Amino acid sequence: MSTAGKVIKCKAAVMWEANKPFSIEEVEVAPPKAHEVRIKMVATGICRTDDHAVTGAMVVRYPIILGHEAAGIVESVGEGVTSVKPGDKVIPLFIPQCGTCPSCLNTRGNLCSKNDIASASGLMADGTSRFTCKGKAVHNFLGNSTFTEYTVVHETAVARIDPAAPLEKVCLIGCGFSTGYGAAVQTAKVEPGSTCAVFGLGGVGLSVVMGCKVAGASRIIAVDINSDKFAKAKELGATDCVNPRDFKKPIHEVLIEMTNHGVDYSFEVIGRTETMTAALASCQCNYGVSVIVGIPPAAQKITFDPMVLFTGRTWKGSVYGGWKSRDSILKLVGDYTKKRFVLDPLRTHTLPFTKINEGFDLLRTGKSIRTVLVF
Ligand code: CND
Ligand code: ZN
Ligand code: ZN
Repeated sequence: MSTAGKVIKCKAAVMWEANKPFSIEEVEVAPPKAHEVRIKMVATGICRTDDHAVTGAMVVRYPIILGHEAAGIVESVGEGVTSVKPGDKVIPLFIPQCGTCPSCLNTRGNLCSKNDIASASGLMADGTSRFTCKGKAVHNFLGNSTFTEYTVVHETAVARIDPAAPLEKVCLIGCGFSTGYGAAVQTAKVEPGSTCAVFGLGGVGLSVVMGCKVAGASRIIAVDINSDKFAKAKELGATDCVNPRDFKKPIHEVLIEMTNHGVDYSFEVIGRTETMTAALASCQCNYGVSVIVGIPPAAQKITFDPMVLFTGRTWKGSVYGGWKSRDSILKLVGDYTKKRFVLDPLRTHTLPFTKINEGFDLLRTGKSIRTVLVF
């Protein structure tokens, strides 16, 4: 029997307040309104950003359904939706692409102004939620929410993909892989023969390493305080691995010594202010480029000597790897099916969705790269 137009009762992982375990609850998911799409989730990865929303490092409104790196199948569509139809395999997008805002219209932009990162409303465009639990409205996360059997997103925040694509793999294109890989090839535009330093070797950082390699970097220095991450970094292209805890001097001095003058490109893929400034100081003083990929922790500020930028360095940020989300998904999934890059090394664990708390423990204890939850 078709569920279109009806409220669906299903399981979701609800976060009622900060720093608590996820609670698997029965929720009601309302039908999609005009220009919205209801998706049946098939697989979702766990990204550190979800954990930042749990700890309060990223400001969100509770109760909330987190998750933003997934793949699923369209269950039904609201009035006026033309880009996808029921049965289509899709990836929901945490950065929409409306096509009409300044960032969407500019060839260099990708952070559509309809994004919900800074505003953190947790609501659909009409100011309401499609989720309820125990009679209470539950917020969405970045217009996305994938830790649920069904979700509703705006049609500008969903992309149809090749029906042959394996969803439990390509879900990582929804965030981790594309964010890291794009930071290197798209935001920094790493040049052949250059030297790169990647701070933080989680799913996103390792994808930066892959991007630097594809771009032809001759030296890729992987930096992490967890040396267990080094084997995989080497497998994916790192030429050197450095643990800042093995040195008495600051890590930027170590990197400047290793490269004589600093790296051409550095990437902060952790989400800490001190590693953001360390990454900046690690790049060559005149033409070095440093990219912030890690989510800036809420309410923290950076103070730095402007001489660091005056000499010529470029400091920039990268959200979703600089990709225009809807336009790029089809190409990224296509490149994956053509074996232009790998995703398997990123997925270290696969768990049933209901074991979500176990998945977060693996991330917090540094044991996993990506855990994929399957429904
Ligand atoms: P994950 O936690 O898996 O990896 C971070 C790595 O950093 C771990 O291997 C840590 O051991 C390492 N680390 C922690 N502290 C230090 C330190 N002081 N020095 C060196 N290494 C350290 O995270 P992830 O790969 O899932 O995500 C990385 C960041 O990217 C995180 O902040 C996440 O929120 C952010 C992100 C950004 C975007 C975007 O669009 N820009 C999208 N998704 C995630
Ligand atoms: Zn993410
Ligand atoms: Zn836009």
